[in-house]
Amino acid sequence: MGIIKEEKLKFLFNQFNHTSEFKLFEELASGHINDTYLIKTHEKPYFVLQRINHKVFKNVPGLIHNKVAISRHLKEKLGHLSEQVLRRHVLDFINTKNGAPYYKDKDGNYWNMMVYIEDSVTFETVNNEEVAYEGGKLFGNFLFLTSDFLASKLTDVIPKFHDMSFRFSQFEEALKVASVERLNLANTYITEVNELKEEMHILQKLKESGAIKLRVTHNDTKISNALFDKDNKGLCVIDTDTVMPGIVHYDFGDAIRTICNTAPEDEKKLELVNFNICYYKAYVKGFLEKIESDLSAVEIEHLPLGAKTMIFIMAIRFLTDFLNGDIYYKTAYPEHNLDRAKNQFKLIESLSEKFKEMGINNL
Ligand code: GN1
Ligand code: MG
Repeated sequence: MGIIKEEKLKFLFNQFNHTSEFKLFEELASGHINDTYLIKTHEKPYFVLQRINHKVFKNVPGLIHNKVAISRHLKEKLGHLSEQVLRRHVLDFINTKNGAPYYKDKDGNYWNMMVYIEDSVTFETVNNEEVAYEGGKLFGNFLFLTSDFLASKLTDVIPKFHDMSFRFSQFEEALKVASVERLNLANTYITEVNELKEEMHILQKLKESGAIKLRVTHNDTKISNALFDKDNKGLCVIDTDTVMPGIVHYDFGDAIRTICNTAPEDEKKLELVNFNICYYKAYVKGFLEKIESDLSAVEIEHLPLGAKTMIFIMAIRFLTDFLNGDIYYKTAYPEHNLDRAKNQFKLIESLSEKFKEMGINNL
């Protein structure tokens, strides 16, 4: 099996335009959707080869087009940096030997490849304030640098991705098809979802009324989608698959969801799941340093609600997938999605106790 996989990855790697020699591969298993491999070559640089899940992403060519266009834009904006420094801050995608930005294999799978950024680290959970602060700067700067990118040029790779009404309608459909066993296991959380329904639609309403503007957003700003150097300084925002028009609260909130959780998103021991307000404050500081000049009073006022809303949207999505029998996210065991949902609800509970302290003027 291992040998077959290695041969396959070697073949795929060699479809791309480079002069490197494949040595070995390692799976990078932190994502829930795509399959990602680090390809080690005899000489550096190494590469990251990725299969984009086309069941989840219906328009893979559109997705790759978005990623490449965003990288190009970032490179132009950071054109004052040396080539060497730039390569550590912006993803560099490699075309195939035929000049295409992705390779489609005989089974219909789509592959894309980028240069691996050397001496970089990622965090699943945060252990010090500096990483929270640097994460804030990194994601804030991503929004700042893409603020003049025409959002209408982006393909909507997953329409309604962070649309609350859409996620509620998926949840309600799942309730109809779920097994009695799963409904029973999820019972308490189904009640919680319904109790929060109104509050969790506030941001969507402000977006729809035009009170909060649409901008280019990353939409998956969990902290493991940020690269850091060995001194905890932010390097590069990765996983730009879901770059689409959105509101600032999506990116602010999803980062807080992961940075301020004292445990990983699937930690089962809920007493370990707490909201770290110090990391919140550090993140806000870094984030606003980069993007405050571009934000309206309404946007700033609603940042804390953005955090609560993004934790909730992941909770409802994990719960929905559990009720559906685990058809969307990769899972390692039968109750994995339920554990993820429980974890996010515990985080909401802990955040709610500190909600007043989270107001930007109180910091
Ligand atoms: C998925 O696979 P990954 O880690 O890039 C999901 C995100 C969730 C995240 C939860 C396309 O992202 O929305 O926040 O899991 N991506 C998609 O960890 O659904
Ligand atoms: Mg992602």
